[in-house]
Amino acid sequence: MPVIRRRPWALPNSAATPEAVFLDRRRLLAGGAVLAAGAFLPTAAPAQRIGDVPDPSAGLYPARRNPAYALDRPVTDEAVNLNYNNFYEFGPSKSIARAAQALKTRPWTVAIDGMVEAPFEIGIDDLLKRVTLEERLYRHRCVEAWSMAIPWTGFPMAALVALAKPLGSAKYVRMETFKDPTVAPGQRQVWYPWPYVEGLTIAEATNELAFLVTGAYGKPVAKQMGAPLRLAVPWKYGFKSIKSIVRFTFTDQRPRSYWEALQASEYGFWANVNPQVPHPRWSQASERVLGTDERRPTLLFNGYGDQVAHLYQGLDGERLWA
Ligand SMILES: Nc1nc2c(c(=O)[nH]1)N[C@H]1C(S)=C(S)[C@@H](COP(=O)(O)O)O[C@H]1N2
Ligand SMILES: [Mo]
Repeated sequence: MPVIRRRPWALPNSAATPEAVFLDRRRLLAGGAVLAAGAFLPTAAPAQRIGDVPDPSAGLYPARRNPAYALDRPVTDEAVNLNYNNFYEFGPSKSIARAAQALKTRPWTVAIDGMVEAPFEIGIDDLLKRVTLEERLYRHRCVEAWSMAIPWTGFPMAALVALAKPLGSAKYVRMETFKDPTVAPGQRQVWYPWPYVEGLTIAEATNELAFLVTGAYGKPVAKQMGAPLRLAVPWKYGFKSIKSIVRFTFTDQRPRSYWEALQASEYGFWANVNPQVPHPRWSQASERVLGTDERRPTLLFNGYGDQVAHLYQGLDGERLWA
C-alpha cells in the first residue's frame, strides 16, 4: 500500500491547506510528528454496508428531490467529493477517506439534552422514521476558498428542533461529533480541543436552509463525508457543517466551536460567507471549484442571502463574516 510520508514543511503548496498549515505549525511546536500526506484512496463509492451488514437505511434512498433548491453550476463528481475531505478526526490532509472507513456508524445514538422539555436519546434509524427525507442540491464553500456542489439527502433541522421541544429560554443549539480515539487517529493528538463542536442560534437552526444530512448522491452518506448524520448550512463556511453528530444541546450560552477554540482570531461563531471580507491570511473573493479548472467569484452568503440575510439584521457589532 503506497503511503507517501513527507515532512509537513515539504508539502507542495497546492496540498498544504491554510488550516493544515496552521496545524502543522502547531505540530512542529508540539514536537513534530510526520504527516501522512497522500494515503491510498478508494475511487468508487463505498458499498452500502456497515462492516459486515447492509446499511439498514439503504432502502430510504434515493429520496424525492425538492426542486426549490437548485444550483447555478454542475454537481461535483461523486468521486471528487469522496476523495477530498476535511475530517480532522482522521487526519489533517484531504486524503482521509480510507481511514474514515474505520468509523462504526451502527449502532449510532443521538442525544438531545440541555434546555428541552425532556432530554432523550434516539437511535439513528428511529430518528429516520420520525422525519421525511428529501434531496437538495446545495453549494458548499470551505473557508480555504474551494467549493463543491452536492446532492444532499436529509431533513430540515427545524424538524429535529421540533422533536427536541426546546424551552423558550434556549437561544442556541450546540452540536458535538463522536469522540473515540480508538477509531479516529486524529483524536489521539491531544492538543486539539476534541470533540469537534459547532453551534447555531435557534433562529439559524430553524431557518429553512439548515439541513441535517443522512445521504448524498442518492444513497446513505459516506463515512468520510460525515455519516450517519451531519449538518449542511450552505450560507456559512464549511467548518460550521459538523460531521458525524452524536449530541444536540440546547443552551442559552453561545457555544465555543472547535476552530474558535483553536484560533479565535481566524474562525468565529458566525462564519457567514462574504467575498469582501478576507480571511486574515488570504482573500475570500473567489473560490476554486473542485473537479474543474474554474475559479468563480464567491457570492455573499454563498448565494443564499434571500433566505438568510434577515437573520443578521441588527447584529452590526458582531463579527458576522469569519
Ligand atoms: N467533525 C468534523 N466535522 C467537520 C470537519 C472536521 O474536521 N470534523 N471539517 C469541516 C470542514 S472545514 C469542511 S470544509 C467540511 C468538509 O466536508 P466534506 O469533506 O464532506 O466536503 O466538513 C466540516 N465538518
Ligand atoms: Mo472547510
